Amino acid sequence: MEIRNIAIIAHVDHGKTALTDALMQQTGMSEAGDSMDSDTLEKERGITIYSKNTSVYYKDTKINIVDTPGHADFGSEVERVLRSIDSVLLVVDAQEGPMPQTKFVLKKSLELGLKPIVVLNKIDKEAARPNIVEELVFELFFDLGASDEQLDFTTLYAIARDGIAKKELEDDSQDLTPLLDTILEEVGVASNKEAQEKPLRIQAFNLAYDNFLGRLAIGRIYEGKIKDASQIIIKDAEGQTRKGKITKLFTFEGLNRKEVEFAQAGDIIMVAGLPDIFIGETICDNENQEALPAISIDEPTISLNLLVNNSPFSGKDGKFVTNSKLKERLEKELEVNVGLKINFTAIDHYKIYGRGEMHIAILLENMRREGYEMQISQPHVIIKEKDGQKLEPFEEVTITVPSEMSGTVIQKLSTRKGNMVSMSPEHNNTKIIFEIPTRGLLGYRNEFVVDTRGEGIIYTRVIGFKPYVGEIEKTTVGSMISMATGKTLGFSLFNLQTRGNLYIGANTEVYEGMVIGDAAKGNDLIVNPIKGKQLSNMRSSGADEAINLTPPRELTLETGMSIMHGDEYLEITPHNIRLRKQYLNENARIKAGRKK
Ligand SMILES: Nc1nc2c(ncn2[C@@H]2O[C@H](COP(=O)(O)OP(=O)(O)OP(=O)(O)O)[C@@H](O)[C@H]2O)c(=O)[nH]1
Ligand SMILES: [Mg+2]
Repeated sequence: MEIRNIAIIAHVDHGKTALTDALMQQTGMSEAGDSMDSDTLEKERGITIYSKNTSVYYKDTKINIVDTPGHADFGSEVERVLRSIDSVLLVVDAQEGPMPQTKFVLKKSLELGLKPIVVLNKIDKEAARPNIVEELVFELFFDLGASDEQLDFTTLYAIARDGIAKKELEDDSQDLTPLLDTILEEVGVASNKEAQEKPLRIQAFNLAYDNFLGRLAIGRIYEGKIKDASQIIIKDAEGQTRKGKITKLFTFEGLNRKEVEFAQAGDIIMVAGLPDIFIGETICDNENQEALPAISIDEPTISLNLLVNNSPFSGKDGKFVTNSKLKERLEKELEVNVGLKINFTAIDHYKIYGRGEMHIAILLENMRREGYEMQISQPHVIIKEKDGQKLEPFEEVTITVPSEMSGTVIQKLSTRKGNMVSMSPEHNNTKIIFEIPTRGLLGYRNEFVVDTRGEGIIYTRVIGFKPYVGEIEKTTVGSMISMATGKTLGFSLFNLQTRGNLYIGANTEVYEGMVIGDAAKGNDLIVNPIKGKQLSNMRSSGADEAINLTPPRELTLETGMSIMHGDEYLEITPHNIRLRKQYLNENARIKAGRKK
């Protein structure tokens, strides 16, 4: 059977997964309601976190499809996937048009010589403007240096959610047949007889993990054939070789993996039995074969310390709280989380390196749901040295805000050492692009939401390391710290809420040294949130509940990471996110401060 290999790429939310799901349903590979976004966090957040493989059959052809994540923190995953396929469906929202991640994934595809098929999606939206967006997409191809052949791309129009694609806007299509036909017409056949007769060469482009089978490698067979249970050679980028044995061989079908005896050049497969295989390595038959060109992995840009939860409330909530349990879990994560690095050498913490706040937040969120408790320190940007020069990561920030708010945004990002690259009107909005050190962005998202009253959209993307820009001034708020351990009372919170935003409500257990809110004035503020009204006042205690408090700004993992200070820990348990001072007692804090 002939094989075609494609990936679906786009900016976040433009409809990649909806399209993949519809392709699977219409070809009978999955049931209505099934989705490639099968992970719990993916379902909850409505985004794709991990790229995933599937395949569908159409007109006697097998089409392998990789659905990729659109969020910039997972961009390097997309890059790897692009190495394993022959064409991409570039999905673009017919209202929003090309966005930052559209540009990034398209650029990578063009550089690899791929010829994309453009799918203008969400044409059902009232404000959709497919003709204009088509122009914009063409301009983007052009600006990114597309070849004449690439510029001659085919465009389809789609309502992925309803499983409809058309070749012309006015066509009356009811399904995805036009898209499937276009794939068969445009995407080259994945392999030929000649390649299949050669000795085996597979390149791993992704990793997965199975509790029974251990590490799994997902790869494309470029040449030759592979049989289950065969002896193979693994060759790394430096040409070093080692032996291995395949213990299970799978292909992908619909939402499942399918165990097979045999696969051949052109197909995308998953193998078990190679516990130390890594991205980019070549699986082959004999030591004299050449390794396939290396696949680079993007370096981490931020780091933080992860440690045992030693707060007074440690162990109240979670199942796994010890150092050794944390270590075991983190080691397991390294099996699959390719962009992640961990340094285990310090005695009192583990140093975690990741591709962005969201990248690390997903790991922490998974851990707390599995029953782990832990604490983290404030995230820091990774500073490198090269040829005696200090380098730090930079990001491209694309912001769309109601025009009257653009002044505040520009002013804030400029103070944080951002450089404005462009500014252009978009309907009633202004679109502003900045280049800014990641360091300047840390903690900004939260302020942005407040400054733009939730109406602004911000996208960020790491663009690489550049010379260090020196100190960055940030307007900081202080922390409101509890001096006592006990249950908060509405009466005292009522007075405290005038002095900053509270993170907790009444009737909440707090401890000495816990941060219960911010302090608008700037310096830390030590308060007593459990103090009741004096007894001489003859009201019953029931009156406390009647006090009308402003709803607290409850901490999430991401806001916590974003607002925390250098002398604080974020305490993460299955049901609580608390912020605390590293030294709980005020005297200890003063003493530690003096030592510095
Ligand atoms: N109106 C409309 N909404 C759509 C269409 N296709 C998808 N959506 C909606 O757009 C949202 C995002 O769709 P997804 O398929 O999850 O987008 P994605 O590109 O996979 O997003 P990430 O994987 O997170 O980057 C969902 O709420 C879909 O229901 C469409 O054709 N029209
Ligand atoms: Mg998706």
